[in-house]
Amino acid sequence: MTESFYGTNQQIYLFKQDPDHTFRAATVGSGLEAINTMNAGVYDVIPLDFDRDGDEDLLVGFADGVTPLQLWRNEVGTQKSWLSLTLAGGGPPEHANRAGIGARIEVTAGGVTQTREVYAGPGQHAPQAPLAQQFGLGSATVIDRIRVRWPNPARSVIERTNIPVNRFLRLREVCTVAGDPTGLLVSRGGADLVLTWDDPGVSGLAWNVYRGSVPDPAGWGPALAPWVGDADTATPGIQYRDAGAAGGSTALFYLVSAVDDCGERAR
Ligand SMILES: [Ca+2]
Ligand SMILES: [Ca+2]
Repeated sequence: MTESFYGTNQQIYLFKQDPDHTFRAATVGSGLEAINTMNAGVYDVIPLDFDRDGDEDLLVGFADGVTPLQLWRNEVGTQKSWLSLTLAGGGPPEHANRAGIGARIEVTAGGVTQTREVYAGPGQHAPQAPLAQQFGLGSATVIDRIRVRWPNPARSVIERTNIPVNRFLRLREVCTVAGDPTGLLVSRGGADLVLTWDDPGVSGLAWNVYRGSVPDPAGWGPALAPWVGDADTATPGIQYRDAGAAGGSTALFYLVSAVDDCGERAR
C-alpha cells in the first residue's frame, strides 16, 4: 500500500505481492478507491492496528486542508493468520534503544520468510506509524521461527521457534527466563489426570506441559501441550487435563515449564 504525492495525483494505491515478488494493482475492488474519488489529495497513509484485532487498519490524511482524517477499518485481515510483534530493547537508560529502531526481524511460517526492519518515520512528512510489526501469515497455524537481530554493537540475535499464530508478542533484547511453576498438583478426574498449578498473574506467560514414561525428562519428546494458558478463569490456578491418562497401566511423569517472550528454561 502506498500513496503518490507527486503532481496532482495524490492518490492511494493498494498492491498485492505475488510469490515471485512482483506486485500487481489491487486498489479497484478493495474499497479504497472511494478515497481517490473524493479528490481531496491523499497526503499520508499510516497502517496501524487501532482496534487491536491483529490486522492493520489505515489512517488517511488529506492535503486539501478541509477533509478530516479518515480511519479505515480492516474487516478481512483476521480471516488469515497473523502476528503482531513488538520489540523492547535492553541496556542502561543512557544507552537504551527501547523501541529497537534498526532491528531486523525475520518471521518464517508456512514455508515463507518475511523480513522487516524497525524504523522511525517513513520519510517525507515523517509521520510515525506504531512500532508493532504486523505480519500476515496466510493459512499457517504455527510460526516456525522468529529471528531478531538487534542493533547493538555485537549484533546479538535471539530466536524463538514453534510459536502459535494469532498473538501479540513482545520480545526483549535482554531477558530472564520465567521460573518454574509453584503449587503443582496432579489429581484424578474420572479417566483423566488433571494438573493444577498456581497462576502467577503475569501477562504474556504461558506453559509447556511435557509427559514421559521414564523419570528423566532428557529422553522425553516435544511438549504434550504447548503454550497452555488459563482457559478456565472460574477455577483458581491453571489446569491442564490429560484426557484418558488415568486409564493407562504405565507410570507417567509430568513436567510443567514456563515459557514467555524470553523463551523457556532448559530442562
Ligand atoms: Ca485491526
Ligand atoms: Ca480487523
